[in-house]
Amino acid sequence: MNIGITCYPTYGGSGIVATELGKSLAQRGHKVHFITYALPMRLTGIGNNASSMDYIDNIFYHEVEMSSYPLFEFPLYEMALASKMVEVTRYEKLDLIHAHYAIPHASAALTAKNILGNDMKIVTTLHGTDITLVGLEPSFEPLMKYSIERSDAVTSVSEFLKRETIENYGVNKEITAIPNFIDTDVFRPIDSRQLRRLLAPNGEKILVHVSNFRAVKRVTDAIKAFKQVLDKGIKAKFLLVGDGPDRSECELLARELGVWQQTRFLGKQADLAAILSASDVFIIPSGNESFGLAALEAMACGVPVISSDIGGLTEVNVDGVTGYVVKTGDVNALAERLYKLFTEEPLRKQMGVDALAHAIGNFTKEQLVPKYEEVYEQAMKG
Ligand code: GMT
Repeated sequence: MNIGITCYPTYGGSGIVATELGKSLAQRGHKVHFITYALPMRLTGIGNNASSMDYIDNIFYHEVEMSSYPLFEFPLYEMALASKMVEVTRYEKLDLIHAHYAIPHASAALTAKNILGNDMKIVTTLHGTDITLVGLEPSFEPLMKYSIERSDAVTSVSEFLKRETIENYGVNKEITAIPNFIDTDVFRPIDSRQLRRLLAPNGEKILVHVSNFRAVKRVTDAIKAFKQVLDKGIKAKFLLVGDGPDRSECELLARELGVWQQTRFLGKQADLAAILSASDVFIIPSGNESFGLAALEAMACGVPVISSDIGGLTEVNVDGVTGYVVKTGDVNALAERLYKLFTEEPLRKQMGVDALAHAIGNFTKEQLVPKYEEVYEQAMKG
């Protein structure tokens, strides 16, 4: 098939899923055209980013050019995107556009389809922020419903998000839940002993968190729990990977709590698998999470996860098996579970083994990319 993919190209789960899906589809023989305002973060293998090792022949990148015109205060992103979609669909004869996010990507694709007046199909994947947006901005609800209901097929990244969309927003559409997936060639336990020695030279335990430091991630809960564990005499380091609006507040909290020397804010990192593999426990205490790709990536590296019980997190992290699930906002419970894993090494190791088995048993690209292909085929027939 000839497939267009539109996503946010920045550091975030939806862009990662869209990019990995596109790369995998290309390897499976489809022609994939990324239509985005910047080169997606994990899209190596084309243009200047390509090395001979990872070049993928049938991936193409079309940049949405954003012109600024003094009369217009705000950039016309959705219109620029719709216009680029028209151009690419017309010249590249796209069979379908896969929009990651109902607003503004599916809505832009619907505009493009109206202009083209052809049979190009629209497949929309909901990652959650579409739904959160409507919570924050209720006037978006009609546009969100319209974009979903007029798509030819819709997927969500968890059963939780599917229920939420249908029940809370009264959306009348069949939605196929397809969880996030990992590339096990990249996310796998790797020998990180050297890195571990550098990060924890005195044999400290290592806790790790990866996110974009938005308020919804509740990173401060993780820092408070870490402090409680240190107060019990545990020698440990906390690696915080990623960047975003709450990072300064988190750094301040670490200083105020007196745990600054034990925390390392690493910023955005390319080689996540090495950092995860060097760690003992992954923590994700989110207040809202439609799936939790970062937790899955940690599990695929053999690291047990302590998560909150919100949204789709319980569909990936199995309480008492792959790690622990605690009530959102319960810092004491986070600390208690973390202490247990830091002090009971055989249990921690077993949970790491089970986390890896759960990840590779259920969430690999080989298992889940064909599910997207099935959805595409249904959309083409419908
Ligand atoms: O979590 C974020 O802040 C990024 C966000 C996004 O839209 O890129 O991630 C969402 O999509 C990911 C991929 O499907 C999911 O794994 C994340 O759980 C989801 N984030 C939230 O629901 C907060």
